[in-house]
Amino acid sequence: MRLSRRQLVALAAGLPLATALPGAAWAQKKIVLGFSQVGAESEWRTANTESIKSAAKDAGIELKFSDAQQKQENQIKAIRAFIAQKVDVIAFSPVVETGWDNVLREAKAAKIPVVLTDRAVNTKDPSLYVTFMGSDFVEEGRKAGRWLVDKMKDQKGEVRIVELQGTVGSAPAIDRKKGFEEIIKADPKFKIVRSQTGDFTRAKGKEVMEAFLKAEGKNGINVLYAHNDDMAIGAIQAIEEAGLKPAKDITIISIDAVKGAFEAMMAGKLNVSIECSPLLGPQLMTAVKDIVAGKPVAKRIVTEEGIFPMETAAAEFPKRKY
Ligand code: GZL
Repeated sequence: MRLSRRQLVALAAGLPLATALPGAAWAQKKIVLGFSQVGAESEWRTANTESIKSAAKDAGIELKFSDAQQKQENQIKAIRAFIAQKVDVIAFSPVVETGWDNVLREAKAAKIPVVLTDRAVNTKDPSLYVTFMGSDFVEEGRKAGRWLVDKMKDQKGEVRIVELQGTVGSAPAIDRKKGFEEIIKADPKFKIVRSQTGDFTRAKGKEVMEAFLKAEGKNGINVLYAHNDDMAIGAIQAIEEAGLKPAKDITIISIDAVKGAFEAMMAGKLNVSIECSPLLGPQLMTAVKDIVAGKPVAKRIVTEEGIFPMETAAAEFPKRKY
């Protein structure tokens, strides 16, 4: 059989002969992924965006990326734009749990598969998405609760807790509260005396902690439970400005385990951070390729995570990837 120049080149490159077919007959069409991101509200979100963008580049997937600035209407607009552009797959991190059924039905009608990353949606129709990949936020709340119960096991009197909740209506805020309360309710000495959203941001976390301190007085708070490190870091500023020692006068527990949390722990200002990995990019791209190739994808992909107390921060910090 006489081989063409193109086939000879392909063979020399160790490629299957099929790649030597003329024209685009063999060229793989680039997968196009539309991704709607919550926003840029926290160190966690920045690391998550970086993971998705770099993983798409490494995977050779064309990424259409949209930042919703923490507004659901912007995410819905972006998803509709991806449908109009006929992308191959749509993925998004839903800023809140509810209000998605209509736009997800439009994606289903357009035969565009949808992947949920990081946060879940609350829907009666699970056929509206292929898979949800992300952390178990209830377990993250339980880990925070278990750490506190152990830390306070010899404490006889009341343990007065203030709570900085994440974005109202978001899966992490709902579930981290649920898991934490599930654990501490076993002992009546634990009391959540104030609980309010800081919307996952440093600025709001500081503002709400200032209000907590004003309302409860300098000796009225024993523990701060913050649903993410950014709010905890904002609260630490408020605690110091009130003349108190963070992590000593007020025990501080937070979630994410971002760089800022390790820096605060190494400075002796944060007691513990529960890991919530933002590095979902590679898993997302694998799922996208499998979906396009018609392979089965698990309905739920859970990210494995640890817990980092202040005492281990310095040893762990050099190994951290976000
Ligand atoms: C959790 C993620 C949360 C982080 C916050 O997976 O949705 O949103 O805990 C971020 O830092 O803002």
